[in-house]
Amino acid sequence: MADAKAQKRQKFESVFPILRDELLAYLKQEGMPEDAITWYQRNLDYNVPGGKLNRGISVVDSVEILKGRKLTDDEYFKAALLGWGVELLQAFFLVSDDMMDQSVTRRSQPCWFRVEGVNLIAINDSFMLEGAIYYLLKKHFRSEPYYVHILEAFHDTTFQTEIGQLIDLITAPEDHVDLSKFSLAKHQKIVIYKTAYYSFYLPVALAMYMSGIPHSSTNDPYELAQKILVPLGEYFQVQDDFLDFATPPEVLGKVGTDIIDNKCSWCINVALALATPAQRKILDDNYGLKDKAAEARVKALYEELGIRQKYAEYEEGAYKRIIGLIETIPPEGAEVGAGDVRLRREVFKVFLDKIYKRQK
Ligand code: GPP
Ligand code: MG
Ligand code: MG
Ligand code: MG
Repeated sequence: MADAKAQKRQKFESVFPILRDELLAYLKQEGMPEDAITWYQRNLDYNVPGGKLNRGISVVDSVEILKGRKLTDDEYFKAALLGWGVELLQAFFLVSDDMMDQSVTRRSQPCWFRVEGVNLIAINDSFMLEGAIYYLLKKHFRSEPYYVHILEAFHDTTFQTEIGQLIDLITAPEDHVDLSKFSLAKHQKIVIYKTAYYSFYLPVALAMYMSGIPHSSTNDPYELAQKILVPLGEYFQVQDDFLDFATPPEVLGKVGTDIIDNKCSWCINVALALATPAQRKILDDNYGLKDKAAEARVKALYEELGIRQKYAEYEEGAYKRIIGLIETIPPEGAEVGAGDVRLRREVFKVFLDKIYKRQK
């Protein structure tokens, strides 16, 4: 089982160097200087392939499930390319998010902007990770009937993520801590926009387009998919917030910065709801300070308030709720006819199982 998973990952990873070399060949063909080509290669190698690859591999998994058979070599390459498109988008977001959050490590290595000699060039590097997506899509998908749909899917979810990032950032001003501005409703808005659309809806929507699932004016399958994937993404970002507090950096691969950064995280919102006036004062006095001792006091209070137990309860509830949503899709065997490509429960179950009880 574990072996099959490792093999699947390896096969997906083996596509990356091909795409990277196509991007580098483009710079060469344009007569770019050698140091620019080397820089771009280092940017791509450092920031794109080293993560969990859940989003990217989900595109391939979903195309296989929707088509209901093993993919041909050409189909596999195309599905993997779309998957790497999502990973490139993720890399673009993470390189810039780490600058905005002033993070220290990412995927167990220093954040790219902290690497010697990079600094603010990382802003342009993040743009070039985004640019790579559209170069590759144009090169490989331009003649496909669904080309405009996948372009729109990337563009729409990018804009949604940027809107989410905006509310994440302005709800967490560096110089002014006001916990009364936080709420779980605001948190929900932030996480759906900054994470759920690009991490969950996008991979599945891409797979659906590639599999030839049409839009419909009544019961649009893309809307149905979104109704399940947005709550799934919300659950994933609540996990991200919880792990930021609860998981040691050696396991998580990054140092949590949410308390120091004054973030409207799931944890602080739950803590605010549970705190007595005396505990509330500890939060008001210590949250959002660039001070390790203050951060430790907030963490100690989270423990005292039982945030771990609250999270375990949340996770069970979220899991059950999402299973319920998945069951609104007609079960297998209800196909209209042979060769009918339709939405399948398994697409969502596989995605849910990848993140349920994750530790990093
Ligand atoms: C994750 O939030 C959100 C993003 C990666 C979206 C960033 C969007 C941009 C437009 C740059 P996070 O800061 O909690 O992630 P992490 O904990 O991994 O730093
Ligand atoms: Mg952030
Ligand atoms: Mg961050
Ligand atoms: Mg986080």
